[in-house]
Amino acid sequence: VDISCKLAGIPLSCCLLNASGPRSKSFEQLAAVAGSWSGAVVSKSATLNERLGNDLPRYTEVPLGDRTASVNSEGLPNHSLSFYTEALVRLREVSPKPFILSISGLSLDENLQMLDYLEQSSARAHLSAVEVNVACPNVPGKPLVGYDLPQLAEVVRRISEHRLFRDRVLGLKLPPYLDAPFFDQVANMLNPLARAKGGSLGYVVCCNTLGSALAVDVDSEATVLHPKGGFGGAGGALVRLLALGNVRHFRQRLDASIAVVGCGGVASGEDAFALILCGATCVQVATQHHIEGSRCFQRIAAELQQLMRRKGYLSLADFRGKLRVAA
Ligand code: RRO
Repeated sequence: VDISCKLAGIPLSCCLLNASGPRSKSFEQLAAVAGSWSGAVVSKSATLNERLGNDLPRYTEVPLGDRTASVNSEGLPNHSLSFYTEALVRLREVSPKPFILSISGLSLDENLQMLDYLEQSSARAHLSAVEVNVACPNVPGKPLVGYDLPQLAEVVRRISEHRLFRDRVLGLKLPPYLDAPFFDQVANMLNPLARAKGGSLGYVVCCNTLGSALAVDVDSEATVLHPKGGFGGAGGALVRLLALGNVRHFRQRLDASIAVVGCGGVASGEDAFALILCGATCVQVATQHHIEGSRCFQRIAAELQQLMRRKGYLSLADFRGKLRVAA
């Protein structure tokens, strides 16, 4: 059975790919993803200059039944935009896999400066997409852009108009939304930027971590994480159902030429299947990639193929978006 797909025109040999963040910061980590079954290589969100991130401890895992939730307050540690630009050129020499570069500037101006840099770089020819992250919950003093809709509108409009996106795909990493009016307003904001309407927006990722989570250690009566008073973004099992809901809500509202990428709590083939059933074009793996390493993509892909075989499906199109409402 065929689990390949096309994401905004980018051919992916496998519909499972790594999410920006976990195991995507160093060159060695990106090379491991390139050598795995992941359908693309997605880099850790970059800023113009290198950042060390927040103080330790800044990542923890919490069991949730037989699944695992994560909480992080990394604070955008990364090796800088120029590092990931050079990494993508080096990786291209060993792997033809699509490379998606994530950026997360601390201001609109920083994002535009990074797009200028990429536009002028010879690496742009090897760049499949730029995924603009408007959903980082962990930078002290920086409220989340994706929850400030007037600011989000300005940011996506200015970014989508950038020259880089005349021939490169723009992706947008969104935070989890929790109430219907947000889905309507964000979809209404994004639809005019769709590729079919002459815009550059190729896909959205639903979703980043859910902010303001707090891991508490009962023995020490202290927070588990140190930065920001212990608060962080929850991922993995904690956001799985929110990712399903966010994918479904956006798939029901967005122009067909804007793909929806599912991300949140995928640890098995069944988890990936459910997101595709809700309308996801492809599926990113974050917490489980952190836990299991890059072998997770082949395992989850095999589980997905086995499930599809059992159901008699030959391709993802046979069930994508076909979720039924219970009678
Ligand atoms: O680095 C982080 O703290 C981080 C980022 Br940029 C993000 O987008 N989402 C997240 O959970 N952590």
